[in-house]
Amino acid sequence: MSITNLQNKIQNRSAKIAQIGLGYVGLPVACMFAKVGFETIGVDVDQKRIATVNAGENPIEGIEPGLAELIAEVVAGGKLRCTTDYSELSDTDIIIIAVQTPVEDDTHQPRYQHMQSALHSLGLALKDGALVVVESTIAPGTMHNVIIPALEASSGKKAGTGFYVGHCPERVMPGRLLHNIQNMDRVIGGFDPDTAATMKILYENIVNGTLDTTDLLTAELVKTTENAYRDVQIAFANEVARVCEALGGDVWKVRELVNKSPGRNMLYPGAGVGGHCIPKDPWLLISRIRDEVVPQLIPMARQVNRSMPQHVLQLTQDALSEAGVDPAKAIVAVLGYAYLENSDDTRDTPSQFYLQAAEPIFGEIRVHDPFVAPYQADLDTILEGVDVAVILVAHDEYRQMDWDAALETMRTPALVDARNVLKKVPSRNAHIRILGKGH
Ligand code: SAJ
Repeated sequence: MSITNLQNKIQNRSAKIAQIGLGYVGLPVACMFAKVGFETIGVDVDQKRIATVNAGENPIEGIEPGLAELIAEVVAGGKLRCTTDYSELSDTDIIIIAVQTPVEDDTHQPRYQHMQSALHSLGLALKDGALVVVESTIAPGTMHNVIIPALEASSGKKAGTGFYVGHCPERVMPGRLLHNIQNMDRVIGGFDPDTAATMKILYENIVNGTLDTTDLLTAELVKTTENAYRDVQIAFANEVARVCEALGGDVWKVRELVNKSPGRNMLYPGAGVGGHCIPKDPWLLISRIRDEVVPQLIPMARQVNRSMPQHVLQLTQDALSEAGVDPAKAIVAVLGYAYLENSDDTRDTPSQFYLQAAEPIFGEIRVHDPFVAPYQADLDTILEGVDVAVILVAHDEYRQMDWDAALETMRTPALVDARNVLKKVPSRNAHIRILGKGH
């Protein structure tokens, strides 16, 4: 099929779309194309997920406004159906791939097993002249060095003639999946300008934001850079927090006044950096660099952010020591297990690193989180009789807590606030440590 024919099929919405990967990125995209009238097939390896969606139900955790209703609508309307069988893709004109792209814990090198498997299965069914769009976040150079060779090998077709290929990196945020897809600007990387133009025609169906067309490498660089940028920004805030602690300053006040200076936008220090994007994407950005340049700032920012859970543990030990409590006998309440405030998402949560380091040190550790299933016990009960409460996540419940009263119920009145949750420092003589604030 010529690219003009493909463009026409997109414009009259007769093009058939497949969405490979039905997670928090892929499922909303599939639903939105189905919503505007494209016959859409969802593909995933997870049988349970397939069955859930085919039943018109939402498998995505957390609060996602509008998603459950949209799934029910497009499934009932017959516009979205899901399968594990790739052979059903032999008649699809557009295939969007949104499978996970993790990095190895030790080497930080990307693991593309999920992607390779999807590409192989897709290639075997790939229709002549189909458009393949990768939405997963990938290391710069991956389209040309991994994705296209894999598709050419398994399909026997050549990119640019036998099939078309592009990269449109996702920009989703948990809790705002549909809103983000509809309203955020997107980068459209095409194998060639005609492909980029075709992708733009496609995405205009569901994206109201600006669609910036470019080449494959630029699209890969933009996505990984925007998250590496955020990681460096957070690391800067964390380092200034440590400086303020050492000098007796208050980083929260310093940040507020610094940001009154034009062109400054200092982010927040905290107990660490979690989630599915920020801890991973900086490593993707630099993963294919060999000897040409030795990145320093990006790895160092990762190191600073990864050290914050340990620093909060040190603050905990300082508070207990000041209170004269033997850590080995201390009962510690760890407040917050999600990676983000008011979310149930625990991917790569900094709290796991705090707990791993704290486990061998304290007598008893109680974990609380209002959003995360195993930890939703009553907060007052959790706090009764503990020697220190450690706030790792800025959940609203902790912001709204009456900490003066809570400290009264504790065996030792000690509190560590790693997210500047406290509206005011508790009045009674308690043993308080606030991240970024000298005491
Ligand atoms: N964090 C800080 N200080 C900050 C901001 C975040 O310590 O000032 C921590 C959070 O506690 C969390 C982690 O960093 O553990 C990540 O937080 P995040 O606000 O960056 O949220 P994410 O992980 O959902 O990031 C996503 C990203 N979106 C995409 O990749 C499409 C990121 O690019 C967005 O900037 C971010 O959402 C956003 O702005 O909400």
